[in-house]
Amino acid sequence: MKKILVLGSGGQIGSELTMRLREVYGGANVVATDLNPERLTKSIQETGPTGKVDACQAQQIAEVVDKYNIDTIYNLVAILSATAEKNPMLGWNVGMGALINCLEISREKKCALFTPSSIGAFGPSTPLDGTPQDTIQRPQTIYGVTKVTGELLSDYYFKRFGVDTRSVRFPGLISYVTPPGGGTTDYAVDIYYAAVKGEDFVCPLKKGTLLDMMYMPDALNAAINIMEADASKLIHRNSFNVTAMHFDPEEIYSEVKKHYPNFKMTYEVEPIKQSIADSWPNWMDDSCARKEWGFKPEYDLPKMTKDMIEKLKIKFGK
Ligand code: NAD
Ligand code: AKB
Repeated sequence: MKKILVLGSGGQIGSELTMRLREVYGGANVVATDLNPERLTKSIQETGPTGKVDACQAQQIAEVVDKYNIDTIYNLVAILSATAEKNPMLGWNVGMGALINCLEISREKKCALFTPSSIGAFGPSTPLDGTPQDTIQRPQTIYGVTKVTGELLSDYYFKRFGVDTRSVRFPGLISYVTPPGGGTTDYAVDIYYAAVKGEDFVCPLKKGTLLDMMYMPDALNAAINIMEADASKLIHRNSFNVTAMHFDPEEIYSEVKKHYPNFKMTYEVEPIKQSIADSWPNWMDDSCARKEWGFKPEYDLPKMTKDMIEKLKIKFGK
């Protein structure tokens, strides 16, 4: 059975991935950590080992790896795109600090390592429709620069030292357990919270802004399945394009209105978010992930919308 360390368990992905990993591998085999352990959900605290780890401090990671005989690290530590753009040095130091520590510890202690990349690893000179797996990557955000650097370093550690690094380029992730942490795609989560709470919604991106998206259950499957994939079938490693749907604000608004006909959305464009979104793919080609390790998402926009609304109604007692 794998022995897994999750760094950043308190975040949007970590709060759900930790619980899925515990279902698959057993609670005692998945150590949940965060710089801010108060962010760990009650279910995480009650179902297995937890702790405070600053991923920018290599010694703190190494101690947990030794203590629990860890063989696999899920590194979920980063500062998301919109927040990083306001404080680029923070974005660089956290994203790169956590990654290089994970790579070195994985090399020394022979751990496998998963570190998500993002649609943010692309930029305006990338073909934005049907973005190929292997293409131009010249992002113009600090977040994107850390993601491309992370992809290159992770491939370097695999080729040079044999570290089993694997990764996916996640699109915007939509979920109801933990709110997103300051990204450009957050609006596609916030719109559901507003609708279910009976509030109007002000969209920070303009009509026609197409972006790839995915519902969290598909993202969790991707993160687990890529780490379970047969290594001999992987032509790529860091990172695979993966997507489940793409839409613009009008399309998600129409879908939400099917459930809440009186729901109102207006636009107040946030220039930083808009310029980031404009530089990201409209939709990616994820055929390599489908061929090399069987990626197959289950949720499209209508199916996700129905489930999000049902789950948020329970969350808010509506
Ligand atoms: P998040 O911001 O919700 O969570 C990050 C977590 O890391 C937080 O709980 C935070 O407390 C913790 N953290 C910050 N600094 C730390 C440090 N020094 N040491 C330990 N923990 C620290 O992020 P997320 O949305 O869960 O994203 C996880 C990963 O997935 C990131 O690499 C992100 O770039 C990537 N990703 C996310 C999305 C998305 O839509 N959520 C899309 C593409 C890629
Ligand atoms: C962000 O918007 O920063 C993230 C991402 C797509 O990487 N959600």
